[in-house]
Amino acid sequence: MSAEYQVNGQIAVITLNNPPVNGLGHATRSAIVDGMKQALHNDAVKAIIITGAGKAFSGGADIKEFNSPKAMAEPTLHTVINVVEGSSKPVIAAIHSVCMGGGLELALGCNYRIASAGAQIALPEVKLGILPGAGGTQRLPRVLGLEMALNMIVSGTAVASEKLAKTALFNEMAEGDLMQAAMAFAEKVADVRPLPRVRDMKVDYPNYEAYLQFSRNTVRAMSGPFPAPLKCVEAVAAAVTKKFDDGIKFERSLFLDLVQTNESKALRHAFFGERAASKLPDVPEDTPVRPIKSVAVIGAGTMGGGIAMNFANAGIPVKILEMKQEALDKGLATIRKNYENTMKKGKLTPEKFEQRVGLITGTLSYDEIGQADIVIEAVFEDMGVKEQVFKKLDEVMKPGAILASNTSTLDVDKIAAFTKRPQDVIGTHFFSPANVMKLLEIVRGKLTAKDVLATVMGLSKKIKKTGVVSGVCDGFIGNRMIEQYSRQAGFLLEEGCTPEQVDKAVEKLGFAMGPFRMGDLAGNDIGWYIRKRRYVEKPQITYSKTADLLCEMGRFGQKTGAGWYDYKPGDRKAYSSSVVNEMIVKHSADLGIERRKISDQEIVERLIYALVNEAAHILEEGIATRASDIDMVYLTGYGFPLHTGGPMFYADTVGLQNVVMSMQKYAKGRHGDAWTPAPLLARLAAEGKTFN
Ligand code: T1G
Repeated sequence: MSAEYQVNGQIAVITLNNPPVNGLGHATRSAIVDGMKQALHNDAVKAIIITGAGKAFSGGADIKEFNSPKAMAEPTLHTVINVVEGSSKPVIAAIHSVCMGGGLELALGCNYRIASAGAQIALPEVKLGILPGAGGTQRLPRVLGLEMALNMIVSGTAVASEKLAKTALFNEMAEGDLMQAAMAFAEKVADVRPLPRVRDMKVDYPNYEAYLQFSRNTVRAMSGPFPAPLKCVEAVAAAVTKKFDDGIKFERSLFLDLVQTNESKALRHAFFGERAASKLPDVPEDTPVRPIKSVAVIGAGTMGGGIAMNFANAGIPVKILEMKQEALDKGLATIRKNYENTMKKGKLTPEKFEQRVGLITGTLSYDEIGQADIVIEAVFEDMGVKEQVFKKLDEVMKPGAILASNTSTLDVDKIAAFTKRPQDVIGTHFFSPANVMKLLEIVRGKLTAKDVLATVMGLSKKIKKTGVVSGVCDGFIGNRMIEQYSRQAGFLLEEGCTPEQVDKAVEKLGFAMGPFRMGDLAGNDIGWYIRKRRYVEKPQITYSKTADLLCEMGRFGQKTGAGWYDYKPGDRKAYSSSVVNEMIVKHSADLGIERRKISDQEIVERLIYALVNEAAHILEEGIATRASDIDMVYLTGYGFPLHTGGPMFYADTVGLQNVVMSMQKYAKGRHGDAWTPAPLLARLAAEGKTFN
């Protein structure tokens, strides 16, 4: 049963019980209606309380049911709310912990609402690319007023219940035990008539047209490719401009439009993908984890400093080890500066500033980090240097300490072999800037112990990262894929594109930055260093030489004042470079390539399908556990447009048969071997299946 019914004296209590968050799935909705029927037919019952078991009143509609017959099966949430609102006996919502989405809409259909402090109150539907579809846009403005309700619905942000205590949303805030307070309240209102109903209230807002127009303009400007925010404004507007039942109909029509959009499906995919990534098929969820009460970081450079900040932000003390006092002082000063800048922006209180800075200390001696529960090295990306560091860590770190490498491509199994405790070695690949980027690639060595994996996955959540497990291969998941993306970008230059044309094509799709602006930002010499290694290790892989020619000109990007683009001192704006464009044209001529006009569609397909094809190999090899993990890597670490759901979801949306057909077209061109479909991709396409 996903809702229990019981009668205490004259009060019936319906308790939602559909763990983990009392999602209002079909079974729960049916159980609520059954409970209501029992209470209404029992003359001994004078009032009805609805509440939630466990850690939520209700987290809303069951998102897992969306776009399936169950979502629309009677009793729909609308029907449930109509039964509650049409009750002949008072219905009281007893709210605690989480009351969101359809859960809040259910509470708004009750006659009364009482809440414990600290409950998260929200209509977060917009974050899933939809809008409150069971009356929230019509009822919330009636209890909170137009502005507060509009802000909550358009942002989807949760508000603590105590902050809404003085509004008409809550009739009472429960002191102490919620159910005791609810029972007392129910006794008090059992005979009060007429029964108050939110739908009978009015939204009072003089000159609402001007406010709504201002809201439309503001929301249109900030919602980018997502249609839902603006529809939220229109739905809330109906609470002021239409009769209640007409407003409900209008809201429903907007909801049904949005729930079918690719943007909403992409956002829901990302919602579940974020949560699925922490599940490891061969690591039980109840695997005991090692306590992490202190952290050590080796290296106070850009990465080491950023990594250290993550742990300080989570309240965990961090000791940074450097070899030279000057480097240590510089690193600690940079960290302090970063926090000062955040505080200046009003995003950090002085108290928090002091607390976080105080949690990060420095040392020049390995002896002082031996007691840390985890040590993360962020030293130069060279296997020889890693060898020295890990041999030393093996000597000094206490038994049971986790030894992590921030390597971005090197073989974690080789690193583990430098120690006598390979089971304690793992990769924790942060993305620069490490204190900002959400992605953490957790690289699992062949011998990495399961409790180490579970510990680091739990730690990634604690430091608010999206942890994605990768097996060991060159580049893990993200960088291995980006290499194919970069290859195609270079070939496109040789065949007829300019850097800005390639960048603009993918930025139009929604990428934060195209490959060439990204190269100028990150440093073109990084790729140059890796390609030089690749030319030796894998001579069969072809690359465009344009990137090498660029580096031979010393054009490493913003850090050298010139890269694919020209830059002016103190200005990060990228200006088209005639020098570079001439170099590219000359290089095409040297190769005997007749440059041609290339469409944006070809640019987007070649860049993204190159990612997808490599990802299919990564999936097949078991480097990534599932396709949605790869989507999470690209959504949280590489600026892939959120409204597409990530490269794999994007390919599913296009249709894998269409992806393969495009690849077959490109296989006829230069470097056609790059377009041989991975066996998994070819099979799924042939079977009309999808990655996700
Ligand atoms: N439906 C289905 N599953 C849900 C769910 C939901 N609404 N909310 C959470 N889960 C699952 C989640 O996938 C995870 O599963 C587990 O619960 C714990 O989640 C008509 C149409 C409620 C604040 O958008 O914001 O109502 O991984 O890890 O950190 O207008 O979950 O364990 O298998 O996030 O404690 C609107 C979304 C729905 C709320 C709890 N509601 N959920 O956070 O746990 S649309 C939402 C959250 C709607 C109506 C419309 C959070 C949380 P698993 P968790 P948490």
